[in-house]
Amino acid sequence: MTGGRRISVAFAAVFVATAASIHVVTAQEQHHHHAHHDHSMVLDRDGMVMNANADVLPKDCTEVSADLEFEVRVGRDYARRGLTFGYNQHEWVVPPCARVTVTLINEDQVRHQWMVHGLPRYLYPQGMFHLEVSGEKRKSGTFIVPSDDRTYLAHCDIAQHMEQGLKGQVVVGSGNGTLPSIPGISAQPLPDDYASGR
Ligand SMILES: [Cu+2]
Repeated sequence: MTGGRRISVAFAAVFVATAASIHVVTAQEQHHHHAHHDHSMVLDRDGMVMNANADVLPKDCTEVSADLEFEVRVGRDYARRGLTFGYNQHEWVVPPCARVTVTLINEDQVRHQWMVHGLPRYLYPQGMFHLEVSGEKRKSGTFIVPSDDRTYLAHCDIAQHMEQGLKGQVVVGSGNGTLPSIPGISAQPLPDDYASGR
C-alpha cells in the first residue's frame, strides 16, 4: 500500500462526505481501506451511496444547468398490477448537465436500490451512480448528468427486483429512446419472457 493511495482515499472520503453531506467516513473505516475499501462508497447501517458527485462537471458541460432534487419512493404499495414492487414513478426527466439529488425512501421491509447505469466512466466507476437503502430507511446522493440527449436505465439490482417492477429510466434532454418493460411506460418486448433475465 503506497502513501499515494492512502492520500487519495482520505481525499475521496472527505470529498464524498462534502458532496453529499452525509455520513463522514470514520477513522476506523479509513484504517480498513486496504481491505477492499471502495474510495467512492459511503455506507452505514441505513444503506449506501456509491459514486456521488456534486462537484465535478462532465467534460462536455461548461456549467451545472440546473439543480434538481427528487424523492424516489420504493415499495410494494407502488407495484403495478402483476408485479411485486414499484417506484412511485418510473421515469425522471432532467435537463442536460443537471445536478440531480435523489433521496431514495424505502417503504418496504426489504432492501432496495436505485442504480443508474451508463454514466461516463471517467467520473463514475463502472458508469454507475447507486443508492441502496435498508427497509424503512432513506438515503440521499447527488450526481451530475452529461450534456447529450440520452436515456439511462435506473433499477434495483437485487435478485428479481427489476423483473418484479423496479425498472425505470432517467431521460436526459429528449433522451435517445424508451427502454422496454418500464412499468406504466413501455411494454415488454415479449410478454411473459421470464427466461431472458436481464
Ligand atoms: Cu429492490
